Amino acid sequence: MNRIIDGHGLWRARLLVFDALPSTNQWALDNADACLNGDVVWARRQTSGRGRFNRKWFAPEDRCLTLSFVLKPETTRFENAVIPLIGQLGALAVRSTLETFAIPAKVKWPNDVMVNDKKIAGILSERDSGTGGAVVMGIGLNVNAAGDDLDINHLMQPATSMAIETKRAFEIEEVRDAVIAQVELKADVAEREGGSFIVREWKANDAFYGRNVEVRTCQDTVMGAYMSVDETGRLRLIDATGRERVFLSGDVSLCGAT
Ligand code: BT5
Repeated sequence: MNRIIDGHGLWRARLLVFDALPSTNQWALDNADACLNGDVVWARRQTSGRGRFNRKWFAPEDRCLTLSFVLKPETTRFENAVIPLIGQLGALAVRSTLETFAIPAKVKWPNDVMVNDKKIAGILSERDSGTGGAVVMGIGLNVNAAGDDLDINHLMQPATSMAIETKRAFEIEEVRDAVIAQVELKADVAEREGGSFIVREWKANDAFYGRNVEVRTCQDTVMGAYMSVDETGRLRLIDATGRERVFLSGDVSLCGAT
């Protein structure tokens, strides 16, 4: 670890700063017992970041934000229903952060933040299987990444960054602190109001609402109209026969998207 900044995490917990880590989520899971509720793990360079289903998350050095939040369910006052929605809370926090930098953004189920239908951030929430059961919510946000860094031939869907959208560079530390502040704001509301506000805010900011999409799961691929989320955060889809389908996990892309 490079250094610890006290009082700079969520709820004045710690910011744990690393020059490089394979994965901030993995470090947080491995060290969850020693972490405080609200600690934030930040690596300037992440060498082996991952997405869902162990996919790779690319984060060119110093041009992307990679950080993980450690939440201890026994210390936070979240009701149980909030825990499965924590990745969506993270995506909404990034969306609000981008708004503070005048970048209009939306969310896309299950965990993406989108600008002009391109992915600018992804969230991965994981749970420590040990007795503590800490929840780790990792955020990867493309800050100063250039087009060459985000070669779409290697990615499942088009990607963008804050710099590409605005044609200017950002201070990573400023963006990092803004994200931490937004996660804290939303976590405070989640503590007070429960998960319903996350679902409400998600529906109001969903990039794909009403659009024709393809949902790929391990079992099959289903096409239909994307109807945002139900009260537990599952994707609702109306398929070609008019039947409602709900999905717990999967990948969504627009029909006809290249
Ligand atoms: C995600 O997974 O989008 C979750 C990404 C979470 C990354 C953070 S970084 C900090 C923390 N530590 C970690 O090790 N991880 C978390 P998923 O929905 O499965 O999307 C993964 C897919 O996104 C990949 O297969 C690529 O196609 C694409 N991708 C990879 N890097 C990208 C990038 N920088 N920008 C946009 N898309 C990317």
